[in-house]
Formats: sequence, structure tokens, C-alpha cells
Amino acid sequence: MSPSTSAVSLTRFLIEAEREGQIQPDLRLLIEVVARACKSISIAVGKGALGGVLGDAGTPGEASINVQGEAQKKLDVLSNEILLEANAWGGHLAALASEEMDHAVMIPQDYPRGRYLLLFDPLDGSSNIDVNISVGTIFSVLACPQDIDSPCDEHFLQPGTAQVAAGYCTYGPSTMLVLTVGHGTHAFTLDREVGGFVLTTRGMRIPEDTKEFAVNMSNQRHWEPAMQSYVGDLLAGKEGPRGKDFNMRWVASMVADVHRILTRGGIFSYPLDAKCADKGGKLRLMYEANPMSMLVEQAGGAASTGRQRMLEVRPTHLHQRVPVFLGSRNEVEMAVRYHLERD
Ligand code: AHM
Ligand code: MG
Repeated sequence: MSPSTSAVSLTRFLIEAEREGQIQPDLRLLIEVVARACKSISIAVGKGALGGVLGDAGTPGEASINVQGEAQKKLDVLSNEILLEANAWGGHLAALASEEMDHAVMIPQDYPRGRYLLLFDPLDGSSNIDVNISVGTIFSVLACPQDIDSPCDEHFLQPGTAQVAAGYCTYGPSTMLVLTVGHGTHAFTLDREVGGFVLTTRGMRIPEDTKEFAVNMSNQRHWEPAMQSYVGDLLAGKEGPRGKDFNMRWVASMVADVHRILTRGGIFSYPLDAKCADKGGKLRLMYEANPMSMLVEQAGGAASTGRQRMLEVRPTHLHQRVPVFLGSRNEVEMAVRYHLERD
């Protein structure tokens, strides 16, 4: 029988990955649950003001604050609840950890326990939600160490190389799920009429070179000298040492910025700056940097802290922050050279 030419659903893609020995059945089912939760979040995000979900969580005039010390949006809280509820009873997880919660939570005793750990940033870029700009969900899957009865924060402290799957869902003009199980990075688009994700790009590839960078330039005066000099040379354009003009884009939703880079190349950076130096950076290693780095590496790109391969960082705490440089391989290596040469 010749292979079907009809659209490849996420379910079919995952079943085929399982047949090829890339994933175990319980990981396939776990990814399906996460994708289903993302569809629910997409519906809530898409309703916007009509759904009564915009604005801050908490009482009027006093937003609730999460473990990161940041004001929570109603949609941050709702997205977190959707992911928690969807994943609690599936039987594939031992515990979950979220950017919005102080500590990891074990799967309740009333449900069967699985052997995976799930980490997520339920609504990344949520400062954009009230202005109708793309936001997203980022997730990472680790294996729970064997023989652990009560998984807690320390069992999540595994380097990014240990991830068995990672992905994000972007809620933009279309809703897209971008996924890796360690065999390439693949993009699925939500068919809203059918209600399912359909494979739209198999094997995303990030061009090795780029003329586009993404950074919050308003922090320029707070950066380290190496970063000042790297971006200074980008801005110098054709007349500078790089000998070419660079374009800049900054959505301030990591999911949207990384999606652009996976689609057409570029370098994304959130470097150390004087404002976040005491925390180690702005972005979170476990919920943002590691899953995005796995996706980028699987698409032929590179990801670094500026001094070390991101996926080899040994985490010391769940909400650890790191500087981030990721995207087109040659450009990331160039940014790293600026840092190492000035250390
Ligand atoms: P969040 O997870 O609280 O939304 O914060 C992370 C976001 C990233 O999506 C984005 O790259 C960055 O923060 C934007 O930061 P800034 O507002 O400093 O430009
Ligand atoms: Mg985030």
C-alpha cells in the first residue's frame, strides 16, 4: 500500500514515531494530553476581552504575585490550572513543575503515577496578552529517576540534555505546536474546524547565518562589556567589522521570537544585565531556556548561556535563571566568542 498523502495529524505523527522506536507509548499519550491542554488555552486566549480573561489576577488594584516576584495575569493562572487539571489524571506523570508555582507538585494519590516529570511556563510573554500580541506555552519532559516514591524539586534538577521531549505552542494569528522528541523539530498547525493539530513542517532547519537579531535594546546600558561590544558591531552594519547590515526584531514573547528564528533564522538573546545579574539572568532555565534550546539544536541551531552550551548547565534550583543566546549556529558562536574573549 502506498503511503497516504492526506494530512498528518499529531496523533498519526506520534504513533509513527512510536513505531520507529523514537518514543514510548506513555510519552506519546503525555504529549497528546499537553497538546489538548494547549488547545483549551488557545480557546481562552482567542476569546480575549469577550471571555473576561484579560487583566491582572487577584483583587482590583492588587495583582497576585507569583514565585518569580511578577504580577500574574488572569490568563497565567487559568493556563496553569488547565495544564494541571489536564495532566493530573492521565497516568503518565510522576510530578509537575510550573513557572507559576513555588514548588513541584506530585500527582495526587487518587490517580495512577507515571514515570515522567513535566515542566511548563503556562503562558509565556503574558505582558503581551492585554495588547493582543502572540503569547505561548512552553514545556519540557524529563524522566523521573527510578525508585523515587515522592518526587520533589530536586528530582527535576537534570541538565537539558536529559529532556526526552520539549515544545511550545504559540497562540498567534494561527495556533501552532512545535515539538521535538529528539529526532528533529516539527511544526503542527491547529486546524480550528477539525479541532486537531496537523503537521505543517517536518524537520525545521535554522539557517546557519543570519542578518537578524532579537534583544531588548532598552537594557543596552546595563549589559556586560562583551555584549555591548557584540551588539555595537551588529549595529555598525556594512561599515563595521561584521561587514553586513543587521535587522532587529523584538516581540517580548519568547515563544514568538523563537518561532520566527526557527522559521527564518536569527539570534535571540536575553543577556545578563545589571538589573538581573543578582538573579543570574531574566529567563528561566527549566521552563524556557532548556526546552527552547533543545528545539533549536534539533533544528540545526545552537544555544548557549554566552559561555557554556545551555543544555549542559547543571541546574541547582527549580526556578534558576540564565542568560540566553540561541538561534543561527554561526551567529550564536560569534556571540559566545565575544564573551569568552573578554572574560
Ligand atoms: P514571562 O514568562 O513572565 O512572560 O517572561 C518571559 C518573557 C519572554 O517571553 C520574553 O522574551 C521576555 O520576558 C521579555 O522581557 P522584556 O519585557 O524585558 O523585554
Ligand atoms: Mg516565560
